[in-house]
Amino acid sequence: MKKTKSGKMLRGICLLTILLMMGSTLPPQSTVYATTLNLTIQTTKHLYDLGEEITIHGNVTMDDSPFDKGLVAIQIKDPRNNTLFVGTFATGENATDLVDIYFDVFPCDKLGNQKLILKQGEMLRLNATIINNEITSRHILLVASIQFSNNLPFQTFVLYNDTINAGQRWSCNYPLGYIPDDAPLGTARIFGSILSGLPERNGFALCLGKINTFNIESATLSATNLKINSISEPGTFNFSLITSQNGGILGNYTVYASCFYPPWLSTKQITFEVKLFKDINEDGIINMLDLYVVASHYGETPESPNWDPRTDIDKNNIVNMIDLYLVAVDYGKWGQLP
Ligand SMILES: [Ca+2]
Ligand SMILES: [Ca+2]
Repeated sequence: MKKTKSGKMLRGICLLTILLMMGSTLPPQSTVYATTLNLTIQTTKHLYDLGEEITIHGNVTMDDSPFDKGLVAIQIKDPRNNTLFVGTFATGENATDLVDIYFDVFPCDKLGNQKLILKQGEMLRLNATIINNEITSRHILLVASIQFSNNLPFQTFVLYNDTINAGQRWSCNYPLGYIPDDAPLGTARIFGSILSGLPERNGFALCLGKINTFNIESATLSATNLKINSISEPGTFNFSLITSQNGGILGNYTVYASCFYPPWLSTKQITFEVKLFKDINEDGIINMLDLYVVASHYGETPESPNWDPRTDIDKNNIVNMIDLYLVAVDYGKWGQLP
């Protein structure tokens, strides 16, 4: 018994020595346990028809696990290099402000009181407030993006782009422009973001995003249904937008995204393209000319001498009533060439 016991002990010591030796050959702990913050972003497709809903989604991981404390800043630029949208998305319930800065932004009247209802054609004023509760001053950007009820981005405003001192309170009440006469009715959203800079320049979100809503009404009709983004899985985010079927810009759009969680910064950039699918003669509008081109190839198949694949809209290898119908349903849609 005694022999077996000491034998066990000996084996134990040997094992311990081997483990210690192995330990001494391991790289330093900081390398083994290096933490990595990784942001991914994608669109559901690369090519969209004008007016089609575009969904941008992504995830944030820390050491390959879903990260539910992320603040993801997104910036979307149109083919003319104008910023269409800026927003801050949390990747989970544990996301918190990275700095102690209070802010809010909402539509208001001349006195600064919040307005919950605006009429088509009415002046949009925004009331914005920033309070720096930190003990240090900081350069920040306050950006507000407005999106109509149908997910069409309206405008993006940089309301503050300066240093805000420790303890400083800043507020404004700006008239920013008119709600278009043909603005979609229903619940519009204002996305407020406090950023270190724009994502296209590696700026990132410093605070949780703020979303305030208001109703756009016409003189005769009342508000319609509310559209709220579905709640995502922890570690993920998503955002949907559309382009206007009446003058949306055709071409390549760029999405910049960033996520900062001290001390790690992860940034990504992707593009998607918007085309006017049934604009056969590529003049930016779907009208009689496009119907005429399809009609002039009526009945043709790939074996026909004048076969034009652009006229076979549904790609079933014959130009017929269905192709004419598919062009006709988009009659009047138009986009601007970049
Ligand atoms: Ca056309
Ligand atoms: Ca066809």
